[in-house]
Amino acid sequence: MCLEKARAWINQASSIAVLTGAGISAESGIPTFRGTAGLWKQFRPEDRATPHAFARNPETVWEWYDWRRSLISQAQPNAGHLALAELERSTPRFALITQNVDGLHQRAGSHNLLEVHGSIWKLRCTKCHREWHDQTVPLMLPPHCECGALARPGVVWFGEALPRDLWSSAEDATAASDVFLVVGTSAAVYPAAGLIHLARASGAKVVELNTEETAISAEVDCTLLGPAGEILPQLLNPNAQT
Ligand code: BV8
Ligand code: ZN
Repeated sequence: MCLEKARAWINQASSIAVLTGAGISAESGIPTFRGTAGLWKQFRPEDRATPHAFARNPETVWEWYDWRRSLISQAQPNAGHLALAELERSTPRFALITQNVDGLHQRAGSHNLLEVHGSIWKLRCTKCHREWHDQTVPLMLPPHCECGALARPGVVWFGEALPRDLWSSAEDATAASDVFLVVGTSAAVYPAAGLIHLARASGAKVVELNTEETAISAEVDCTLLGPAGEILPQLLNPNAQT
């Protein structure tokens, strides 16, 4: 059975890396991107999550990010986030690579966290590139830097490179992993989805958790179908009822 096999691989592993996507925050009430009520159903990525969209209309882009900040500020980490924070505490070498900008992994107690697409709680100056944290909800829009220039969300937009050091840490942790967990992602956005292929090429056991089959299901060692908030505690807590 996939669950038993995956649990055995995890118990024998000394190095584990995890890639998460919007699906792990779905049970916290945060809309995913491609799901039925997904963000991309209401807005086209190129109209909200690109440097061009921001250059064209910073107010509209900021209204969208401020709306997402207010949603996330009312959310709590769920059992899936908490189970991964627990796994980190019991695994010698552990890295949590997330595509999510919501900060829920941090609030769940994860430490070795690589936010490869940035954080919605960070702001960055478009002129002096100063970066700072701001949890204010709602924000006075559009926010400005103390140098007077317009600020932008501290996230990675389509067409923008991922932070170099963070990305190479993510690649190193993936290549060194015995087990690579892929949780709640459609594995459609690159280069993040490329980590799954790197894990397989490096000999890791790749275990996918998703409510449905995805673009990578045919390539992984086993897929556990169901909500991450239910499956992760079962997978990671041996005493849990299967
Ligand atoms: C770049 C931050 C170049 C902003 C995001 C190779 C091939 C094809 C295209 C490309 C390629 N390389 C690059 C590209 C272009 C592009 C890309 O990948 N396009 C895709 C759409 C084809 N990539 C880029 O532009 C990247 N940059 O390449 O720069 C460069 C290089 C050097 C110098 C200059 C430039 C940047 C990509 C990052 C963009 N930023 N987010 C923000 O959030 O506002 S991406 C954003 O969308 C998320 O971060 C995430 O990555 C992605 C959404 O995917 P998921 O998280 O997986 O969410 P989704 O809704 O799709 O799926 C949810 C899943 O969960 C589903 O499978 C569902 O079944 C499941 N689920 C639902 N509920 C549950 C569940 N699972 C478990 N439990 C549940 N309860
Ligand atoms: Zn500035």
